[in-house]
Amino acid sequence: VPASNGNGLSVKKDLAVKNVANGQAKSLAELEDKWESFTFAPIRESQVSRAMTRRYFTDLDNYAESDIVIVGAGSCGLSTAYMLGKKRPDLKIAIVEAGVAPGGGAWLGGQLFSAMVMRKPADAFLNDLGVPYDDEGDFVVVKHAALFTSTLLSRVLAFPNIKLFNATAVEDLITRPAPTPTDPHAVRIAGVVTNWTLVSMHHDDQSCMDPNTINAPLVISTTGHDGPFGAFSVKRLVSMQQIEKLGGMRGLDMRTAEDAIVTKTREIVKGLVVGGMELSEVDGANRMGPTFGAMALSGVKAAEEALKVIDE
Ligand code: AHZ
Repeated sequence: VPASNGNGLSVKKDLAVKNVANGQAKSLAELEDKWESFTFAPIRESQVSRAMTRRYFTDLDNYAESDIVIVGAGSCGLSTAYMLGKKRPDLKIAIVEAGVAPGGGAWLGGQLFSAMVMRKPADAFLNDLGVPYDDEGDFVVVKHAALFTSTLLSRVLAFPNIKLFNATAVEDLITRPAPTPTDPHAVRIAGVVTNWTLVSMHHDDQSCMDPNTINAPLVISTTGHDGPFGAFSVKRLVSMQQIEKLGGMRGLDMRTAEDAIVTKTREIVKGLVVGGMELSEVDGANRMGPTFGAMALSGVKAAEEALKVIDE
């Protein structure tokens, strides 16, 4: 700062006050005690609109052809995205999440309690993410499920090759004929059909609200067990006669449920890998209740299975 009046300190202070009045402070320390002169940098409303919409439409354009679409951003979908983002910066990955808030059921540990339990060896996933926990021997406890989910989410969203489209529902699957010797009507999955979730919820009382699409050679579905939105892709596989029927999620058995979900995470029909609790509906597997290790490790396996298909 040029000390033109011979008093460098006061010139410096004047400049700082001027900066604070124009939104140009370079650090929070510069703001301290100068709130009387404080203003934000100038703006016109259209700049805000354009800053948002230009990026969104560029993303829609860019991700209309994706390498992988993940349906559902619950604990399994986000874990899958994290592994893919880490391993493959060359792939374009779209996540489509029906909810406004991503995270699925992983904001609380169970019955509205805060702590989240993960059985070992899912602590390896937490170590990788950098989420602290209490070690209780065969399992670990994260002090708040939201710490796990927010950390995972922030890591996933920071990958430049991953785009999260939230408040967007997958309404259908794109298919292509892929006949086999035993099934002439077999298809492979070639992408997803999307719509704003609030539109999807009004198909019964508004007519002709046609959807949009994303093409991708591989879809990973992690939409959770059956419910208002859950088990979406596997229910659709039944209605389009690609699998005969669902096994239906069975009662709670922590001991068997978690191993079954992780080890059976796989490509169910060509181009569609299913992970997390959506898989329990296909295989007739038990639920595990409030223990989340299988969701993280099913995500690790889903990423591995997806890359096998992509690199095939
Ligand atoms: O909004 C849903 C949620 O965030 C989203 N989703 C569902 N259908 C969708 C669709 N389009 C887009 N058609 C859709 N998004 O999928 C997400 C599923 O998250 P989740 O937390 O329900 O499933 P998960 O398999 O990742 O985790 C399951 C956690 C459970 S359930 C359970 C039990 O019931 O015993 N135990 C555990 C650990």
